[in-house]
Formats: sequence, structure tokens, C-alpha cells
Amino acid sequence: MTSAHLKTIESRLLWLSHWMIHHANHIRPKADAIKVGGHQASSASMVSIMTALYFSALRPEDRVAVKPHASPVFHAMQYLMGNIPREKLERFRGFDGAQSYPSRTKDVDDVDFSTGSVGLGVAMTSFASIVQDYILAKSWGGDLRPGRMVALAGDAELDEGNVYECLQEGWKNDLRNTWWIIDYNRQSLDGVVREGLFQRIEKTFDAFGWDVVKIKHGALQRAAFLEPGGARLRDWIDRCPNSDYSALTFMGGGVWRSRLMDDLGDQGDVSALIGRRSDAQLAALMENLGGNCVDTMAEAFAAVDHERPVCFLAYTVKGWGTPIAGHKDNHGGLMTPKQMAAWRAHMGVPEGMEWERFATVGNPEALKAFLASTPFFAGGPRRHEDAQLAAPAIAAPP
Ligand SMILES: Cc1ncc(C[n+]2csc(CCOP(=O)(O)OP(=O)(O)O)c2C)c(N)n1
Ligand SMILES: [Mg+2]
Repeated sequence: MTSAHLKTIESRLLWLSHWMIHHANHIRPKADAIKVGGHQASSASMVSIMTALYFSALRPEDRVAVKPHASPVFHAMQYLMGNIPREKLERFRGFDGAQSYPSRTKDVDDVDFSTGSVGLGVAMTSFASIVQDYILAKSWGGDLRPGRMVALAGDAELDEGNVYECLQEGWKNDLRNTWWIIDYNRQSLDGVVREGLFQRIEKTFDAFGWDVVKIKHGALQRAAFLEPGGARLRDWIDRCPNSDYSALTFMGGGVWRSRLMDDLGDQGDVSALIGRRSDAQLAALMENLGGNCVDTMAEAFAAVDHERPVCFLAYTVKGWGTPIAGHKDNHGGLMTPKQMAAWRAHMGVPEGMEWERFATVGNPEALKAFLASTPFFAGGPRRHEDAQLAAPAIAAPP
């Protein structure tokens, strides 16, 4: 049952995050023709990871730095939970609206770390964990329940130098209770991540005492690999260059079929494996990387039973589940109004119901009960507050 709820939440967050950006750019009246912006493809890439993390793994004492460009997913999630009013989302990226990047000071929906400058949120989690250990070591810190400090990071965030400084600092201070979850879509702002780079990055994590958990294939793919001919499909996927995988994803099921048949067609098991699937099923299979499979992500999180720092390398598709999946210019690219209209129909959202939190949900009461029971949200806002100290007025200079 949890698995079905996670799929429903994932679909709601995908829709609401994309609608929020679309509304800001194409529907909200504006004074000029300047694009408002927002990152649909970066959000789609992260949506399954965030669904599994928040709704199956996190506890209230955990703290999360969200990849800046996944801010719409974060706000969509808080909206689904009833923690931010619709007006804030209608003003996304505008005055007094939900912020472009999660902000502790300007957002109202329980942001843990402000992010925006890529790499900074990532590093902050490890320093926060070290500070937490300092507090725990103090006589006055004993009743603190230690939380995990979690970074949801883009793969290109690992280009930032401060990430490597803090890996060293963490090693010096016996870093623990820290998770970095890398959204490994192999696309950056304007290019494809260089082949082979991550084998080196894995070694770097290993050298500093981190566990690396690679999550490459989703449940659909793993099931297909068990069919006759499946081992050859797996081998093909594992060898496919990053740029080809993105381009084929963008082109869709028909093009996947001709390329796979060209490379693997054997008039035997592999051809039959491919032939059993419609174009749409084939595309869904090829896009079912581990980081876009909520069940696979939930299992990966649940399997960690220790405090050592963990780097999850979750393979994803940038723009997953949308018409701009894998497109080489999808970083700042937006779905056009025409694409959005077709995608709305595909997602089953009735016209006029775009902001409805529970639109498309078969059994809203069951979902609401599940949301209300989610440990991370169950106790309300998790931020520590304290009274402000009164400060004496400073005398005006003579
Ligand atoms: C310090 C800093 N350098 C550069 C940028 C510009 N920038 C914005 S997003 C981005 C990379 C995006 O790629 P990735 O982290 O892989 O995220 P994705 O959108 O693929 O999920 C860069 C370099 C920035 N925001 N901050
Ligand atoms: Mg990326």
C-alpha cells in the first residue's frame, strides 16, 4: 500500500511543481515579456527521490538541503501537506511568493537550509552534522535527538571546490549521520557530464570513508533483466554513453525500439523482449532508472542501518516523465503552452483543476490518512524557535 501511495504522491508533486512554473511564466499577468524562469526538468529529475525520502525515510529530527532547482518540488510537497497557501505558489518567483531557491528567511514552509549557490547546501549538511556532534558532547546538549543531515544534490554540484574541502574536514572530525543523495542525470546547465568522471568521484568518497550506494536500475528494469535476453539489455544500458541515453530518451519509444533492434536484435530472445512491449512501455522501461523509481529509492534508504556517511548515486533522467525529458537544452527550457496542454491531459488533470491538491487521486481520504501518518510531517514545523533577546537602544551619536 505504501508503494501505491508513493506513486500517487510522486505524480502529484510532478504535476504541481511543473504547473507552478508554467503558471508563473505563461499565465500570471506580467509587465514585460521577460521569462520568469524556474526549472521543470531539474524538478522532474528529483521528484521520485524526494517522494521516497520525505514520505518513507525521514524523521522529524532530520534536516535537508534541497538542490536549488528542485525548489518547486519542495514547495509542491508542502502545499500537498497543507503547509503553504496556494497564493504563495501562484506568486512563485515573484514578490512575496514561494522562492526560486529554498530560503529559510523568505519561505514560510519549514525550509532547513537555504540553497541557491550550487555546492553550498551540500557542504552545509556535513558541517551541520559536525556541529550536532559538538552539541551532543556537551552536558547541555544531552536531550537532542540526533538527526541525519541530508543533501539532495545535482551531479554538477560536485564540480564545486567547497564540496572537497568539506569531505576532508568531515574525515578529520569522524563525520557521521550525513547523507548526500546525488541526482545523477548526467546533465548539467549546458552539457553532458563527462564519461567516467563518477568512477573517480566514487573513489574520492571511498578515500574519505564514505559508503557509496549506486542505484542504477529501477524495479521495471530489474524485472526485464530476468527475462530471457535480459542480460544483454542490461549490458547495453550499462555501456550506453550518457549523451546517447539522454537523446534517445527525448526521442521516445519508437526511436528506442529502432536503436535497440539495430544494436541488439537477434531474431531470438532479445528481439522478443523488445517486441513484447509497446512504444510507450519500452520508453517507460528505458526511463526506469533507479533514481526515478520510488520503490527502489525507498528500499535503498531503508537498507542503511548505520551512522557512517553515505553517498547515494541515483541514476535519473532530467525531465523524467515530461515531453522535455533528456533534451539537451532542457535545463532552463520550459514546456511550451501546447506541450503543457497535452501533458495535462496525459497526467489526467481536468482543466480548471490544476491547483487542486488531490485532483486525479482515486481515494483522497486514504491518501490524506497516509500523509497525516508520515513521521517527518506528523509533528508540525520542525524548526527550533526561541524568544528574541531585548537589546537596549543605542544612544544616538551626539
Ligand atoms: C556557485 C554556482 N556556480 C554556478 C551556478 C550556475 N548553475 C546553476 S545550476 C548549475 C548546474 C546544474 O546542474 P546539476 O547540478 O547537475 O543540476 P540539474 O539541473 O542537472 O539537476 C550551475 C552550474 C550556480 N548557481 N552557483
Ligand atoms: Mg545534473
